[in-house]
Amino acid sequence: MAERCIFCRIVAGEVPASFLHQDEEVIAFRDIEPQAPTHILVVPKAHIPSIGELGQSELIGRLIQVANQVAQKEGIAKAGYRLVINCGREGGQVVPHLHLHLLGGRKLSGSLG
Ligand code: DGP
Repeated sequence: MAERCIFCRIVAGEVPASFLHQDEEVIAFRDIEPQAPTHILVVPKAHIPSIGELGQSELIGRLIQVANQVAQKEGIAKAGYRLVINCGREGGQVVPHLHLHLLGGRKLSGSLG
């Protein structure tokens, strides 16, 4: 059997993470290499390699909904935050399992790259 990716291992409970949300479809946990005071990953439980491979799905709406809820819980919703999805090598994606970055807690740079 192919080795599972790190996020599948977190979903399976094999690798610890600091969870902020868990439901049947989606989990959210703190990024191990935070780029901002609040840096949370919102991740589908299903192994979808990237946003480019999502196809027709309501999942992206669910991921954004969870990110918004977690932003509220973290107390950053009013000040504002950024949601980022990297796709593929040149898009800066390192972990090949779809995830959404929720970043906030400081004034983020205006640059998109
Ligand atoms: P990306 O470049 O979009 O694929 O971002 C992957 C993020 O995943 C990166 O910010 C670091 C984070 N990350 C990688 N491995 C782990 C891990 O084992 N635990 C947690 N919490 N985060 C991880």
